[in-house]
Amino acid sequence: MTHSYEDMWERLNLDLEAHAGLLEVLGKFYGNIYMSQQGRLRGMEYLDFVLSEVHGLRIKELQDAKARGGKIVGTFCVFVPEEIVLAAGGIQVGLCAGAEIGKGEAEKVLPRNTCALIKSFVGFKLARLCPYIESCDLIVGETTCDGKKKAYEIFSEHTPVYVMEIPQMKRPSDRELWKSEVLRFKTVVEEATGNTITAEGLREAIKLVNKRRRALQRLNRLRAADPAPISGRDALLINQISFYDDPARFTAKIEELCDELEARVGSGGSVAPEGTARLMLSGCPMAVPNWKLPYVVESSGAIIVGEESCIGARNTRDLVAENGADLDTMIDAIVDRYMMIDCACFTPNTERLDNIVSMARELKVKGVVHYGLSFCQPYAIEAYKVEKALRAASIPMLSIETDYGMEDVEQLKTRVEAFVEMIR
Ligand code: BJ8
Repeated sequence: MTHSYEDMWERLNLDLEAHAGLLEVLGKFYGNIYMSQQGRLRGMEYLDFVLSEVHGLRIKELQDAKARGGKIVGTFCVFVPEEIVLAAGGIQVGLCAGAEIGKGEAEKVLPRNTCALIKSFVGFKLARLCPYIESCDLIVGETTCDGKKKAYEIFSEHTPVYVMEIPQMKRPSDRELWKSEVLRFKTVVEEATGNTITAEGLREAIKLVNKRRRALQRLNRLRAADPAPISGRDALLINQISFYDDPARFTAKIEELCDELEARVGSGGSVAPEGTARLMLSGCPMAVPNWKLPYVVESSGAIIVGEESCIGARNTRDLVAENGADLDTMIDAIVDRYMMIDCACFTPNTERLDNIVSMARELKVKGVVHYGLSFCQPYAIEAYKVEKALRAASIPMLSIETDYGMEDVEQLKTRVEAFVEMIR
């Protein structure tokens, strides 16, 4: 990233010195974890470029859009329907943060035993390090886990947050609640953007988001090939970037990358030597730049071929029906699609168990690594049921609990290596 963005960062009131430190660490981390890989697809050059410009060119694009009257909507959860934002002419960006740089600031206002993801976004705001947060015209929180729900009360002392209520169960009355929340959100987005959502606009937005999901579904299907044609690290990066890149441009680039991948699969090409253990990740989301566990796994004699996570299959599996004739039918289709999300915040959440087992079978994995962020109760508690469901399907599972710190990397490596040895 060039220094020409410094004026922009200053206008966004970032702490320039700390921000420069963040970019330096990010660059080194990326170099070690990504650029050291062998046999990467040519198509990954685009992703490398977008990541290298994560606080540069993409922020400039958002600022340019704002100058033309566009509005930026920031979110923390895949429950927020992007179709509504796009239909109103807005741009949606994911604000989930995967770095612990603002941890010190966050722990001044949050208990230490809060999950790293929550501490990260609060820390990014308090330490003035995130140009995405500072670019937002509307920030949307949601009542998923207790940690996030209560953290938004504190976060909103520093920047306004609109909170959507997410149901915790999936009965007809919960669907009603969710529909009223989607309608309430539509009104809020229309007010924020100054644009009324039309049937035509919503139809186009549904198609656009579905198109991106289809491209990522295609990527996931290609990863079922044995030997593995792409690393888990690269696939995770693609999913992470899908949350903030321009949706149409991103989709076109991922389709191109999939063409290349398809050719590689056709010729039996691979990024891992024969016999490398195929593993799947399941659990908490890995927000950019949280690449720790994939790096640990892929330097322990295994390769990741799928992510059952919100930054992965949970976000791309289901499409919104495209045949809605009018606005009401399309809203219903959005409501139904988002009610299918199998987040551990729901009770009961048996769909997730079924989805994990079928995904593990489709991807022909030898084992599953369940990933829980320390202090995340929904996923930690649900890990018991996940293991039971996988055991019934004769698929071994390793449960890992960690945060964003690097202190436990060697210890994690030892555990993953032992697991890989066992499943071999
Ligand atoms: S739909 S997974 S994006 S809530 S890791 S903050 S649950 S304590 S992120 Fe999520 Fe939406 Fe669900 Fe997906 Fe809380 Fe757990 Fe932290 Fe979490």
